[in-house]
Amino acid sequence: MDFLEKILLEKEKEVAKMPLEKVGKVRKTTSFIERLRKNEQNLQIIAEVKRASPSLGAINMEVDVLNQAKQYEQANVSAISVLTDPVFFKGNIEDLRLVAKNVELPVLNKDFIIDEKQVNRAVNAGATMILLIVAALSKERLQVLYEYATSIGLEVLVEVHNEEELAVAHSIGGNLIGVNNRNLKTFEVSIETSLHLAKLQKSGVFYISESGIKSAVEAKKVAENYRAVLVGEALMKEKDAKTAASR
Ligand code: IGP
Repeated sequence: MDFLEKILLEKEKEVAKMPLEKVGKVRKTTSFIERLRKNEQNLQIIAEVKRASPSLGAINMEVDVLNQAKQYEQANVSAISVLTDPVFFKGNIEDLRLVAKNVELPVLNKDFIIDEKQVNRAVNAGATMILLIVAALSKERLQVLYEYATSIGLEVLVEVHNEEELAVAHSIGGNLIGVNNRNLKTFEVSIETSLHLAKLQKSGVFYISESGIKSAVEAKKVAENYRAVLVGEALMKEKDAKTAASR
């Protein structure tokens, strides 16, 4: 069994126990895509709150989530991502609720979303964006969840790792696509993934490069073809997240 399969097995158990919440309204804020449109010149940052990961173990278990989010906001990032997976990433939905309540920025619910229950919970906790991972879903389920989420006013970051997945993301009409430099089956990370898939980009779609961005060196490599980078580890390990995210 690969890592993604393991994660999905646990996720099914978690979702089975999750109550079905009635969905409220999506929190009002300038949309992430709108922010990208307004800032055409510069590479934007989605800064992530990530205590731990299955590939690294503990990253920053004692993090003060609110303070971390405030520092990201002061550093002028375009959005904040909050990992809510409890088992492998030691996150939870209360982290997201706390962040969303205290920042104006768009907030991405980073999780392995396989069910509408998770989408409703994300909205009710204050998320304005969700992640849908092509490798975690059948094309049919991906399409259904994508349409459900966009219909209630969420922005959807569709995550891909190879050419086939990118073709699927395009075919469902994804307008915000994240290329994950980390292979979720093996946890190998390579910026080459973003560089390689850049050749297949379509006009009218916003592309984000995710994972393995440790410094300005990696950011510069993708800056030509990507509108934003999603950064977790490098910011979580810095004592001064504000300065790190401003770099
Ligand atoms: C952040 P990093 O290498 O900067 O910590 O990566 C983010 O891209 C990563 O957390 C991530 C992720 C995911 C986590 C990307 N896609 C899907 C869980 C599920």
